[in-house]
Amino acid sequence: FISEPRTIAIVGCPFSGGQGRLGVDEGPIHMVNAGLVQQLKGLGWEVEFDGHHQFEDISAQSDPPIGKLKNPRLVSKVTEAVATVVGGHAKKGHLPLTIGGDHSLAMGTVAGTLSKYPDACVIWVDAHADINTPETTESGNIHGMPVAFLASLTNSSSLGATAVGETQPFAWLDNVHLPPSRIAYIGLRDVDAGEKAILREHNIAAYSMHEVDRYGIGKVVEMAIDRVNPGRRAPIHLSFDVDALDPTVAPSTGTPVRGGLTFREGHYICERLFETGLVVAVDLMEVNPSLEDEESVQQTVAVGCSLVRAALGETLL
Ligand code: NNH
Ligand code: MN
Ligand code: MN
Ligand code: MN
Repeated sequence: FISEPRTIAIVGCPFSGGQGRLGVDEGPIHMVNAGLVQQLKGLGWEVEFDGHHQFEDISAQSDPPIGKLKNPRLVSKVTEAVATVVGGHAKKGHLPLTIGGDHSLAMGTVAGTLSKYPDACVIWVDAHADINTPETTESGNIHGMPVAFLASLTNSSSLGATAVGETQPFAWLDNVHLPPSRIAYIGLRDVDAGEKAILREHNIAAYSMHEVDRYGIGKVVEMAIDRVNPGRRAPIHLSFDVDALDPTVAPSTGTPVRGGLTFREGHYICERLFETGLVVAVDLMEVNPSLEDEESVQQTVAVGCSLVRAALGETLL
C-alpha cells in the first residue's frame, strides 16, 4: 500500500541533448508559463516548483560520439542529476512530476523512482519503444534508448572505450535495474527492427495502436496494468511521450508519427492510472515549442498540461 503523496514536486528539465532538434528544451518553460502550477493547485495539491533545473553544460567538442551515441557524456551527467533530484523528492514522500525536454531524461526519472520504490513498474506511453541499445540504434540519439539502459539490456561497458581516466558515461546506471516484466507500452507504432526483436526476446508487454484499435483503450489499459502489476499493489511510474498522441492532437514534437492516440485515448490512460491510486511519479516529455506554427505550439502545450492534470486527478465530472 502506498501512502498517497499530497505534494507534487515539479522538476522542469530544459534539456535536448538526447536528440538532434533544438527547442525541446523550451517545452517545460512553456508548460509552466501556461499555468501548470496553478492548475495543479486547483486540483487540491500542494505544488513545489523552484524553477527549472539548471544543467551543467558540456561543450560538443568535449563530448564526441562514443560508437554511435551522440552527446553521451552530457546525457549521462544530466540524467544522473535528474535521478538524484527525482529520487530526493520521492524519498520525502512527494510526487515528482518531470517535464521535458527529451525522453532520455526518463533514465533519470525512472532511476529516481526506483531508488525509493524498488518494486515500481513503468507504463511507457509513446509512439516509439525507446529500447534501442548502442548496437541496435540507427540514429545514435539517446532518447531512443532509455528503456534499454533501465532494463539492463545494455550497460556502460558496451559503449566501448573512453579516454583513460575518464568516468564511463552511464556507469551510474549500471546498478539500476527495472525488470523487463515490469514495463508496459501503450501507443507504439514506429518501432525499429532491432527493437521489435528485443521486445519479443524479453516478452515485454507492448500494446501498439493495433491493439488499441482491436480492443479499445479501456481494455488495453487494464491488460497493461495486469501484465506489469498483477496484484495491483506495486507503485506505477507513468512516462508519457507527447508523440504518443496523433500529430493532429500534438503537432509540436520532434518525431511525430501519424495514426496515434486520440485526445480522449491519451487522457483516458492518465485518468485510469490515477484512479488506481498507485501512481507515484509522472513524466511528460518531448513537447517542442519551436516546431510548427504558433497555434500548433499552443495546442501541444495545452494538451501536455491537460494530460498531466488527468494523471494527477482531474476528472470530467
Ligand atoms: N526509434 C528512433 C530512435 O531510436 C526514434 C526515437 N524517437 C522518439 N522516441 N521520439 O520516443 O532514434
Ligand atoms: Mn520535494
Ligand atoms: Mn519517447
Ligand atoms: Mn516518441
